[in-house]
Amino acid sequence: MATANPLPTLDVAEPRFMPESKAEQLHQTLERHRGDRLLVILQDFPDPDALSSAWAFKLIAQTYRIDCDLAYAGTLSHQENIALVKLTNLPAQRWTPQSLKERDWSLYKGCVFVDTQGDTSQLTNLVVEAEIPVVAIFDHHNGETDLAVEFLDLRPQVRATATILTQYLQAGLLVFDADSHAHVKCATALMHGLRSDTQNLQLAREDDFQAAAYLSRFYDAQLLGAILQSSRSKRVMDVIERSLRNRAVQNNFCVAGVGYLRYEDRDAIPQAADFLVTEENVHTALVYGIVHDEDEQIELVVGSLRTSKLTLDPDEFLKEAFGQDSRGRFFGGGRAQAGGFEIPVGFLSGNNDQSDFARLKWETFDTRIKQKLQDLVNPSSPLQS
Ligand SMILES: [Mn+2]
Repeated sequence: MATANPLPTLDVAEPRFMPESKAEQLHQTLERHRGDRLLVILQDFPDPDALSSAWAFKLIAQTYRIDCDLAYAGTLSHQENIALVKLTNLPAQRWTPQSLKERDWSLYKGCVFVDTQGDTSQLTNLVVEAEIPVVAIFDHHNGETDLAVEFLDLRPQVRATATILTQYLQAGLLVFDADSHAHVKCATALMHGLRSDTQNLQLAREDDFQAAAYLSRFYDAQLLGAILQSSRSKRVMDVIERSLRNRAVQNNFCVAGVGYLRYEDRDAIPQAADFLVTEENVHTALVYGIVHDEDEQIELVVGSLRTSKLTLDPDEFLKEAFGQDSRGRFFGGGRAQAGGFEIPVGFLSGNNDQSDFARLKWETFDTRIKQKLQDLVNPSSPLQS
């Protein structure tokens, strides 16, 4: 009888996605802040990745008797984000511009940035002014921060900040317990964050899958289903309709200006871009509008880019298209397959009751944005709507 050849032994080492020293370093940092109260700052329009990662940090910090307040200065505007916060009781607070004036900053011994390096939050300048030290930053966006920070975990190659925070759970900084309601809900939120930053795992890489595999032991699939089933408001549908009506398609780029929209509906812009990029022969969609905040009399041109073209880098594309302001800050930026931009309307803000003025203002911005995009979309002929 022939003896079967033994299976070859494969020399495959388990890949390590985070050096052990990183977990140790975070542990030391948290030890130094034992008993402190920290402010965790989210981007002004927090997404599921930011919300869930901040919550995971809060739970980790709790084991060091560190109390964290999670705050954002803008608004929650995507129906899924609202559902996420409501259904999981996610402990994030909206700090309105009025409430900022009365804040007692001295409560906080430090602050932490999650899924941002401070450039997407109005709170950053305030904590810098109040001289609150930056204890930690966890982020996966491109860029380099000029804030002095005690603990930095900045990994642009990782698809989601939720993956980064999950790695600290896996490293043992907090052991999730499947019987704890808070842990199950946080795991569900992290799963949602991870999925939404990776286009339902389509862009996920091995480390994201490993993190998702770990979360799968704890998360509540039914709860995640309920979050994802949240429906669009009529106003979001109206913005999508406007984007369809106004779109110009050229060279596989789809560009649509949607005019004015309210601050609370700002998230309709990325949702419209998500929709427009699904048209056949379109690989990249760019949607923008003027968002106005009536309380603050502030107006901003806000835009979103979505692309399925792997060779198009949204970060590079938007930086090249729109350039930077007088302080050297880029108007736009992005990550894999998605990006956004924000241009202050400044001196021209407000006075939209005067319909002629409002119309002229929109036409000016609309024309200028199309001019800026022209060379990148199709150098030989103008974009028209
Ligand atoms: Mn993210």
